[in-house]
Amino acid sequence: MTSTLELYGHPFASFVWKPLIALYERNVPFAFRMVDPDHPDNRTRIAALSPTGQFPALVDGDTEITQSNSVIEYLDLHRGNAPPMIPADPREALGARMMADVFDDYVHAPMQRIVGDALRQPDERDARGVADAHAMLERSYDWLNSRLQGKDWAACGRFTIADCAAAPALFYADWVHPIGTHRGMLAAYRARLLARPSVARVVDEARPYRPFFPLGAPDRD
Ligand SMILES: N[C@@H](CCC(=O)N[C@@H](CS)C(=O)NCC(=O)O)C(=O)O
Repeated sequence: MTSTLELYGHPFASFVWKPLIALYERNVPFAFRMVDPDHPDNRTRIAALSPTGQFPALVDGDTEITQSNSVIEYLDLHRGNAPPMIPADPREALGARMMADVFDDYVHAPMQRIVGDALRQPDERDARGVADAHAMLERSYDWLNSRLQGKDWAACGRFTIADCAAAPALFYADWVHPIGTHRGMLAAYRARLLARPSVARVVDEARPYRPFFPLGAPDRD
């Protein structure tokens, strides 16, 4: 008998969107374990599952997986007839992983830094760190805008782990540092991601939590 997959996280948490998108893309059944003050048992569990207590984490019987990209990779083992998020061809897989890293490190991370700073007390804020994060987003947006020329998806000509990484990163990054209409390729790619049913679903599931966004959620997706 196979065990129920359990995903620990919060619907508003950007890194949790990545495996959620993969789960919805591949129609893999799972139980969502909400990590919030109303679920102290789940908080205790995630504290043990993840090195820093951060989410997501996946539990499959005795197997415990942390780190969003590893969770997505693990999910490829389920629903064998659905297209994997990591392409089977090693060269394609490398390209998809590389672009996932680009979105994680150069879009998601600076976005998190800006949001994290806004959650601090005024006397604990790091103006230089925030300025550096905005500068990193500028450079990354330009690079991505040129890289995405003539492409529907970030790698391999189809939806992969790279797009799972891109969706939350670009969704929230555009809120803190607008992509702008002058970066047409990147803006169109973000819109394409948001039109994808798996991504639209995570955006909708997170909608009730928008009042918690420390910089004020804009009145748009
Ligand atoms: N490298 C991790 C990053 C995880 C991460 O930053 N998670 C955030 C949510 S988006 C978190 O748990 N924040 C709550 C906290 O730090 O207490 C991954 O890829 O899963």
